Amino acid sequence: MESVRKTVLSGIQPSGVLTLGNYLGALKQWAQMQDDYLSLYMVADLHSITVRQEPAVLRRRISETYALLLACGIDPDRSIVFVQSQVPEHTQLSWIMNCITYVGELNRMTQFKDKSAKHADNVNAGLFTYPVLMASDILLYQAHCVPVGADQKQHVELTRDVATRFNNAYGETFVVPEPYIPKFGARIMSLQEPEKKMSKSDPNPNAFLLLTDDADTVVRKLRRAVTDCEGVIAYDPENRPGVSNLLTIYSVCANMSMEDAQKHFDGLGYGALKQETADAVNAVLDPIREEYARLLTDKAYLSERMKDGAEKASAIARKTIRKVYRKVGLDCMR
Ligand code: ATP
Ligand code: LTN
Repeated sequence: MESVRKTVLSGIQPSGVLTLGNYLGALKQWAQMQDDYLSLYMVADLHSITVRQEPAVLRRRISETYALLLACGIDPDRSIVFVQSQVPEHTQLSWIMNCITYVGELNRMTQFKDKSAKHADNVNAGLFTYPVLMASDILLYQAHCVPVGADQKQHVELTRDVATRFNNAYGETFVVPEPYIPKFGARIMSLQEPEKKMSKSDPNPNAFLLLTDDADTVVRKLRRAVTDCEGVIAYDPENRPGVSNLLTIYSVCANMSMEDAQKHFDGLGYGALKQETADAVNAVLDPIREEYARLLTDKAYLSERMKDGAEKASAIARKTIRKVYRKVGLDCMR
C-alpha cells in the first residue's frame, strides 16, 4: 500500500562515466530498494556545474548517465527516475534552505575543502552551497532514507540539521532523513592510489573501473592495481589499502562475506586475487554493458522516460514547495 511505504531518494552527478565505486557504493542499493520504498533517483546535473563543464559534453553525459541508471536495474516503472534540472522545484527550495543554513556549517564540509583545492581557479559560490541543494533534493520528496557512499554521509547529516532547524522554526514540515551506507563497498578506493577514493573525475584512467569498460580493460586495469610487497592476502584497510580494496571489490561482486573471501584466497598470491577479482567484476558488468548499449540506440525511449520521470517528481515536489511557502509566509496570493 502506497501510504505505508517509506520514501527513498538519491542522486548521481553526470560528471563522467560512472565507476564501479558508484555502483557498489550507491546504485546497487538503489536497485535493491525499489520494491520496498517509494523510490526517486535522479541525475544531479545542477550539482555537476559547480565544476566547469563543456556544454556539449554535459548534454551527452546527462543522457548517458540516465541510460546507465536504467542499465543498472533502476526500473522507471517501479521508481521515479528523473533529471534534476527538469524539476524546477529543486532550485526553488534551495534558495529557502540557503537562508536556513549557516556559513559555518558549510565551511566544515570536507567535499568543499577537497574540491576547492582541486579547482582552485574556480571556487564559486555554487561549490560552497552545493550541500544546500543536496539537502533540498532530499527534503522536497520527504525522503526517509538516502542510500549513498561514505563520502556523502556528512552532507546527509547537514540535511538532518537544517531540516530539524526549519521544523523547529516553522513547525513540522520535513521528514528528517537517515543515510543508508553499505557495510562493504561504501568506499571503493583508487586502483592507483588506494588511500584516495575511486572517482570518475580522476585524471588517471587506470585509477578507476568504469561501468562501460570492456572485459579486457577490466583485467588490464586490475593487473596494474597497486598492492604491496607483503604477499599475503588479508583485509587491513589502514595498513594495506591496495590489497584490502581488491578484497572488498571481490567480496562484494562475488556476493561473499569478507571472512569467506579471505579464506578463499588463503595461500594464494596477488596474481590470483587480481584475476579472480576481474572475473567477479566482469560477471557484474556483463549485463550492465549489454543493456546500456541497447538503451543508447533508443533515444526516443530515454526522452520519454525522462519526461515522465520529471512530471512525476514535480507533482510530489510541488506539494512540498506549497507547504514551505505557506509556512515561511510567502503565500500572500492565496
Ligand atoms: P566526482 O568524482 O565527479 O566527484 P564521484 O565519482 O564521487 O564524482 P558522485 O556522483 O559524486 O560520484 O557520487 C554518486 C554516488 O556514488 C554517491 O552516493 C557517492 O557516495 C557514491 N560514490 C562515489 N564514489 C564512490 C566510491 N569510490 N566508493 C563508493 N561509493 C562511491
Ligand atoms: N552530492 C551527491 C550527489 C547528490 C545526491 C543528492 C545524493 C546530489 N543530490 C541527493 C543523495 C541525495 C554526490 O556528489 N555524490
